[in-house]
Amino acid sequence: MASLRSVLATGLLLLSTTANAHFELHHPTPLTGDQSKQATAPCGGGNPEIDQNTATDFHVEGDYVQIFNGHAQGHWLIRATLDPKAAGDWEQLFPIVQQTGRGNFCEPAVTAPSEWVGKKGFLGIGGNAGDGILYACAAVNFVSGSAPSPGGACVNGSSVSASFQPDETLSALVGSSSDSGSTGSETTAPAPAATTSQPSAAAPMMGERLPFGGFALTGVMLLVGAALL
Ligand SMILES: *[C@@H]1O[C@H](CO)[C@@H](O)[C@H](O)[C@H]1NC(C)=O
Ligand SMILES: [Cu+2]
Repeated sequence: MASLRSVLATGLLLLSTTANAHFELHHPTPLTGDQSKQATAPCGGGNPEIDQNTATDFHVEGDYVQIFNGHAQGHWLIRATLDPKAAGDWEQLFPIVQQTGRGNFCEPAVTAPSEWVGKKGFLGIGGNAGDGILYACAAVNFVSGSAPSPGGACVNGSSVSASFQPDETLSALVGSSSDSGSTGSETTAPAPAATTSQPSAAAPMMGERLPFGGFALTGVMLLVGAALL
């Protein structure tokens, strides 16, 4: 029967996508570099040299950030800096958000300080999905206005939901004072249409169980495939 072969293929695909990446930044375009070094600050193996990367336009009145999470759960910090080596001065652009459910996650309207228009910088993601802080960055040109609708480029996975959740480890990656008046108040984010409020105590365990869930599912599929023979 052809089914065993396709079941095997599906199982292998599941295993490989589970093992590949903790998370991936899909938009803005991530830095070139060694994407396997995701635990390396500040940019997870990406080369943090502003002149050695192609910058993507990022609209300060709202642009989208598309992430793919390989874990069942994760907290995201979206930050940015004008430092040409991404060495510091990080500002938080969006409240820390907790994604539940593996797959695509997109925030369609992330804003940046309006005085950054015309400058280059880095947009950085700090991720915490239960296995240490992970990083990714994009080189960006801050431009005025808001982005045209990204349409199908900005999507949430069908099983993904999100809610605002504090994460002190991630908060430590941005300027110490959130009330320092010196930088604008425009980082206040729109309230997300949070669909569910998960008990946060259960979330880290979900993250850690995911790989085993993948293996178990693969095992079940193999059994089903064998039974069909
Ligand atoms: C994805 O989910 C988040 C959290 O609920 C929400 O803020 C965002 O608008 C969603 N993205 C899209 C493209 O619908
Ligand atoms: Cu991971």
